[in-house]
Amino acid sequence: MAKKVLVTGLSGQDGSYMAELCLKLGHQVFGMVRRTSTNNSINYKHLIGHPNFKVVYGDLIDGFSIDSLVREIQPDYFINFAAQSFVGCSWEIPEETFLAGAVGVLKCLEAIRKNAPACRFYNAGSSEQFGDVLYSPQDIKHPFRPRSPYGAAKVAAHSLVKVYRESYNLYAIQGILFNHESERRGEEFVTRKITKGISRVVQAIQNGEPFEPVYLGNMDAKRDWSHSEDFVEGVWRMLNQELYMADKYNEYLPRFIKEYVLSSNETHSVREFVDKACIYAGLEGSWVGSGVEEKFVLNNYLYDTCDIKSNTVVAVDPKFFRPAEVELLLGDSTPARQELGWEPKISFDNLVKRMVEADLPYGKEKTQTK
Ligand code: G4F
Repeated sequence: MAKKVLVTGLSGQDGSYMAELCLKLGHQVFGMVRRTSTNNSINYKHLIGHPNFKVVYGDLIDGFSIDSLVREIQPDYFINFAAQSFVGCSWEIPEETFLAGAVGVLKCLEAIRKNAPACRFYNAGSSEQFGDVLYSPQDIKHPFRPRSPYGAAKVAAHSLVKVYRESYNLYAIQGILFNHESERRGEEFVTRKITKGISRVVQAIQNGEPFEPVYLGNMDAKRDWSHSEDFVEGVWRMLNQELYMADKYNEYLPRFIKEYVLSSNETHSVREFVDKACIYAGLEGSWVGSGVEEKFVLNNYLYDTCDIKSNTVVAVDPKFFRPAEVELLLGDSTPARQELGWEPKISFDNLVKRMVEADLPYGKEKTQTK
């Protein structure tokens, strides 16, 4: 039977992929966006006009808007992907980060409790909650040791979700999502910054023009990267546990609901991401120097043949270092795989390939190689 699904963060990668998944499953989707003066619909505009899809306006910081939406729509599912999700910026706008990431979640929970207590609520948790990790791989039992205002907001939200689940018997969960990316990723996140930056370099090479390097911060940081499309599938399974765990939990009473980690169970450094992206873009080069002097430079023949003033594709700029860094994230999503039958389908290599190919200006075939 068609269900009503309220998805926040529609303009982001997760919100738009989740809306697509729910529509494919035959449900009615209400995608929430914040009103902005600039058009931000690139990730969901292809859904406009679908008979089961409606864009609604709201803001997690505006409790009235959330309350009205839940009261009027009476959703069966409320999936919250809205947040100030850029960790790097969370030191500059800590209050907004906390208001959206923690207080906003409280507003969602209150709206559900008062207006639609049977509605199932999912809040996007983050591996940033693990922060300064104590062991690897990190599983759902790993303590929360956040290193950023963003991570701290997610930890506070996690506690609120637990309190509301246990106090009011709500189906309310916060799964822990490790890094997940896509062709729809915002350009401030390191993966998209790399693929967009490399595409700019490729375009310059194709035109025989000079180019500026892509400046990055900590290239030793390691992340467990997956594709967002795989994760929205995992989130949907977390919201429908009785369908996947029928033999073990045939009564979906909130006290039986579990929270899961979603991850690829692999970790790669930012440097490895650059390496792979350059391979898929057809750029041959090597790393030289170390620390803030480290660079990825093209092999000389490109310099000679294209009359390029600089052959540096990637360099370090300390302004991208964070006040406190999460050096290593590596997830253990075994329970989600075994109990929910979830499995990521897009490998790390495929993720990088898809992102590079989507960003390349004219395709890689025109790139000069030996
Ligand atoms: O791409 P990032 O900005 O993602 P980060 O901080 O890991 O957060 C992402 O994943 C979380 C889940 O773990 C989500 F909750 C969160 O919303 C977001 O989706 O940075 C990844 C790593 C960091 O260690 C950062 O220091 O890349 C390093 N990095 C190195 N140079 C850079 C850069 N990050 C950015 N954004 N820009 C750089 O130039």
